[in-house]
Amino acid sequence: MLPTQHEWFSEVYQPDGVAISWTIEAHLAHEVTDYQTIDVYQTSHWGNLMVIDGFVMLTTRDNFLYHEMLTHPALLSHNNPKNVLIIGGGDCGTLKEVLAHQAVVSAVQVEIDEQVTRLSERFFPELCERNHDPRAQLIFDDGLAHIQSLEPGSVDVIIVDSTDPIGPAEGLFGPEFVKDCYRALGQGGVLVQQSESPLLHRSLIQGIRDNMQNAGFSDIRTLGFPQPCYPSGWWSATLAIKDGQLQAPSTERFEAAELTTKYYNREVHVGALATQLDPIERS
Ligand code: AG3
Repeated sequence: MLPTQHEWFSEVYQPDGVAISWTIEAHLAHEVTDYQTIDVYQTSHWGNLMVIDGFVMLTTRDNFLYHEMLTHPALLSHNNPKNVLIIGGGDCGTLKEVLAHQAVVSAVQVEIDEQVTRLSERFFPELCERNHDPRAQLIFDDGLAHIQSLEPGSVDVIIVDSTDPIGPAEGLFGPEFVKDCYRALGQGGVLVQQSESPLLHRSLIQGIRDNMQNAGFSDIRTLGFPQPCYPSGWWSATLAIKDGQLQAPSTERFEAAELTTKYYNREVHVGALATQLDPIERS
């Protein structure tokens, strides 16, 4: 039972007049970095909550949905995902899922703000437990510059685990960045970008898809999935492949990957590929 008087943290999504709130037991951290303001709260029922510039990044209890759906469909859409690059993702939840794949030889995470990772190590240690895997490399730098420095064709999968398209992440939603990703990917390479809510950000998703199309990707799919801690509770990942078609893995391929997941499985992947965007009004 909660005491009748308690504090709440709310993420207010003004454009659609909606907010989501958690009861707060303690304010664990408040850091103003060169890039943004990061807060961590202890909630009553959702574990810890990380907030950047007032926007919710993750809670202990439900982050598996987003991290599994950003990672596994992309890696299993590639024939042999050896070299994986994560742009953003400083809390290391995506990195942890990437390293669950035995096929991965190198997983490089490029996060602009080192404090995101340092706070995650303290308050979300379960997400950082594979950070010392010899295949992992943590770089603190600008993802836009990093991608430009890569040899063409040198990466198999790029995962863009960014904040919303305002502030430091804005460029990650632009056409030039997507073209740079295309160049850095080898044949059959896969790009996946966190692409906000199908319900609230339909136009933004269309823009991401247009960027991918214009960069030359041959197949583009937006996969919807539940994510209770983000506005509307319904979120998406947009995937693009260089040469070829995006499809769910065969049963054999899925089983061979030996993933231990809480939400993602082959049937969920098939279902997510059926996400319909056309009937959703653009906003
Ligand atoms: N990435 C942030 C997704 C966008 C959330 N937006 C919002 N709450 N308005 C989360 C990083 C998790 N690794």
